Amino acid sequence: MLNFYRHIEAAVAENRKLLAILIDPDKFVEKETEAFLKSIPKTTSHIFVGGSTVENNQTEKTVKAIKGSTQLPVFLFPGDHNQITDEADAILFLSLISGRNPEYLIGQQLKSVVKLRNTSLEIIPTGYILIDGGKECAVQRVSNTEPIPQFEVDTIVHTALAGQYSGKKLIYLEAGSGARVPVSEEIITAVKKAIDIPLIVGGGIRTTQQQEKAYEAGVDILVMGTHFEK
Ligand code: 1GP
Repeated sequence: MLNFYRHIEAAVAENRKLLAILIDPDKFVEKETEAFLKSIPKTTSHIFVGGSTVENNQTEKTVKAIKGSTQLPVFLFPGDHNQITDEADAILFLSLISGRNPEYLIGQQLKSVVKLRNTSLEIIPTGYILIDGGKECAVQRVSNTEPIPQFEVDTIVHTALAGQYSGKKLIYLEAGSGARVPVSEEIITAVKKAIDIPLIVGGGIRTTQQQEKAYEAGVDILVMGTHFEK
């Protein structure tokens, strides 16, 4: 049963925009959990936890601290299989479908199976598409894959559709953490128009104006990380 996913679908059906705040466990200080939760917008609907490289056990500690202080659903957004912990509610089971590195298309997924086959985590298949955010980002470095240039709108739309046709339940357009240029409204609108599954967008969103524009363009779940880091 995909309960957390159903909630997302219901929100999309009612045109309720969702906001996920992303925590990088390596930069999170557990004793500041309460202060952190107070600092994020009241409209936050999800907490995502993950990073491109995270020290072992740090994800679990972070998720436990967050779960102990909020009712918000906590989704894993793992950079690799070591970041999987049953303490969260759900996992974005990512495939980096913009890249051609088998390790991030199926390798890490295979390594996750031992942990996931008996998990209580809700597993949400997610097509992850890396788009050029104007500077080299951690995903690009770690996965050794090139982002799709923003002007290649058709390629991005086709990649999203290939994800949907492969059974992904979500499409995530990623400009990279701390991107100089967020995913353009043109891309968001074109992808949203083409796909029938919910659309997540993140990377480089800092201002309310950028948030509003992204929502207007068609984002269902907006992800913000760096802006709320200390
Ligand atoms: C990164 O999409 C997320 O994976 C969020 O990016 O840190 O730039 O908000 P920012």
